[in-house]
Amino acid sequence: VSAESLAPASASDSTPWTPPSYPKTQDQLSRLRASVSHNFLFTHLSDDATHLVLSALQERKIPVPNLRIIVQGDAGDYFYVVESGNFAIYVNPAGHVEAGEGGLGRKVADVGPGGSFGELALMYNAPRAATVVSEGPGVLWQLDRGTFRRIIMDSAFQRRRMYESFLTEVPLLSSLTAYERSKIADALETTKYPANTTIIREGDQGDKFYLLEAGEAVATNRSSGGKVLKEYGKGDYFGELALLDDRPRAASVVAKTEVKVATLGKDGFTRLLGSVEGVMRREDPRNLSGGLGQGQGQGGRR
Ligand code: 1OR
Repeated sequence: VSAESLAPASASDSTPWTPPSYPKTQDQLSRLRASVSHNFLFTHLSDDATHLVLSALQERKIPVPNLRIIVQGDAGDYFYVVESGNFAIYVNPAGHVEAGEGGLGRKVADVGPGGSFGELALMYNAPRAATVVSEGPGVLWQLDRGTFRRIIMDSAFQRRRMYESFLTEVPLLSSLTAYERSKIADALETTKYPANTTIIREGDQGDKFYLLEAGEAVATNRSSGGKVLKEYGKGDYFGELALLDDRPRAASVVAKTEVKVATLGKDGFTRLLGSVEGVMRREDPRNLSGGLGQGQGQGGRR
């Protein structure tokens, strides 16, 4: 199921509803906070909504490997956040695992701590699109369908929708599936900068990765004496080097016009862009032109 091909099921439902509330120990609460603080579906909630969701989440200990948490083709009941352990995602093209040939199907992804799964069936009122199996012991936090739909879904849809077309136009992300791009959309933040603002300062510590949504920006550094090393336009990316190698910013990036960027924090960068790390390393501006100082790089453009 492509997240892009289906219309969202309406979340508005007038039936009265009380969210479930599971009391938690201090230990559970602090583990839970740590787990969801890394999950982008939660970071945009108001304090009230966060409180409600934390209270509705239920701990689920997974003692052994090979437990089926979700079975492809089933109806969706819960959304899951991973506190610990790893979970494998399998897709069987036949649709339902029990009905189809080929068992679980093909392994398409792995989800680890801080990740989540099981949102598609709840968002789209669709059968489970994949089977999810534990790869060892672990701990999950599960959120019921009602709370997920009423509290979390709207903002997740909006973000996915908002970034959908832009992300398909980013060359760096062209090898990803629509589903992987929608996960990135969940994690992006938009920021605007007026012309001539410094977006990244050379020598600073790096904590964000940038995709240029609109406008133009340029990279310069001290050794270039203010010469423009690289120009960025829509769909280009920057800010990756400091994150890839844990080094200070190698150049400053300054807005030439008014600029709109979508940023991804270090966490999301590591979790969601692992499969395009090779592309970013190949396109490292310092390799392309014998160092940033030469200024021939084409950034994310091809
Ligand atoms: P769900 O509610 O359908 C299974 O239950 C979950 O597996 C699903 O939500 C997603 O959270 C998760 N295709 C479908 N579901 C996936 C995929 C996926 N990856 C994770 N899930 N693909 C893999 C993309 C890397 C597409 C394969 C063609």
